[in-house]
Amino acid sequence: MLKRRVRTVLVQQLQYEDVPLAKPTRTRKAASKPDLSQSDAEFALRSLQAEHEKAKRYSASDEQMLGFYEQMLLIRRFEEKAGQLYGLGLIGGFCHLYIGQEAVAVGLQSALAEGKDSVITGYRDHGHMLAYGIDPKVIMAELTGRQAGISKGKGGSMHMFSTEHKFYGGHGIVGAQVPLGAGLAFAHKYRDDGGICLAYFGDGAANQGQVYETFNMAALWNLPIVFVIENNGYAMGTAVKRSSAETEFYRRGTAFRIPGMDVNGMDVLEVRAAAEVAFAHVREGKGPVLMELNTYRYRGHSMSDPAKYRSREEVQEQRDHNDPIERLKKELAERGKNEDDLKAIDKAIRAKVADAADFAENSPEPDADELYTDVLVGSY
Ligand SMILES: Cc1ncc(C[n+]2csc(CCOP(=O)(O)OP(=O)(O)O)c2C)c(N)n1
Repeated sequence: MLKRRVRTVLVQQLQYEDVPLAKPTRTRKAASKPDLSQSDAEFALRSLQAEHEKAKRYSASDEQMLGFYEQMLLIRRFEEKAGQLYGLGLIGGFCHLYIGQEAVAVGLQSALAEGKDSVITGYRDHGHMLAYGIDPKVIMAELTGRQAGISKGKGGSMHMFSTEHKFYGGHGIVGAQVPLGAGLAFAHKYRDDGGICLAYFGDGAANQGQVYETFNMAALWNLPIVFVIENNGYAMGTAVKRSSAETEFYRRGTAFRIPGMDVNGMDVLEVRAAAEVAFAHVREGKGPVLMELNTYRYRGHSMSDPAKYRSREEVQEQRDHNDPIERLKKELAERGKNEDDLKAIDKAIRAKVADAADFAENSPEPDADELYTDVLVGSY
């Protein structure tokens, strides 16, 4: 028993260092002296990270940089406004803000083929919809439970869909989107439509059993799926190190032969560069990829969380030194964008968000009859 434990630790160490490792055999000799000869299969598990390390940041044109900046700022201002409307009682139920995590959705989704690829996520979903260019008005109307909302006001903050954009929610059950994402990927493969699925989930969800059942099936069936763990450091009030035996989440697919990538989710250019590598791999029919996006949420888990499990200083440190929007703003300034232009962009985005809020407030609530629609599918 002890010997087996020693061997397991040895194997783990070898896998995590950059040593190619051959498939273990059961003989004692091999156990005490693992074969270190180069193995293509083992190398493949690390090849995407190696590829990512070669060119960590995407070389964006000025126009693309500005586009990323505007999208991230739109998410930030939208979420700030949603927070205000919640405080005024105009948004009810649960509401999870994406402030701090903007670079993840913007960097990844900018590399997708909209309308061909599919996206699925959890309840912290406003940013993912905005990153897909969905109109802020219909998202805000959904948050406020109005007829004009993207799910006719019946889904609310956590359950928003746009089949037109192949955006499949918005799920309140932690981790549920992971097997559903594998289903979407299966459909891409079955229909041979060339699409891939991007399935987001959190560090907390990453400890669920259904995630690993999905990894197994996705790898076994070579599904076109990118699993994205948005590691924002906390699952509600529980810090990653208190809940997770393995905190390097990108390694969690190794047992299923799913290559992992470790990405700075606070840098939109790094996220985009990593997306290029991961998506190309999946599109080439080489099976699933697991990406860990290291990020941070500035607000509480949801609007009702006073976030007493962490210090103000910790949050301030991230805001001051790691903010994805400030990082890009600085780079835009270095490329010659002047302060006034950037201020004008912010002003225009604030106006757009204010319009969305007005639209939402002035839209009627759904008719009572709507209670009976969209409950069962007619045909499929
Ligand atoms: C199956 C299930 N268990 C528990 C909950 C309650 N719950 C809601 S969010 C959450 C934490 C999830 O954290 P994480 O996956 O890290 O995502 P994050 O909120 O950080 O984006 C929990 C336990 C739930 N909604 N569903």
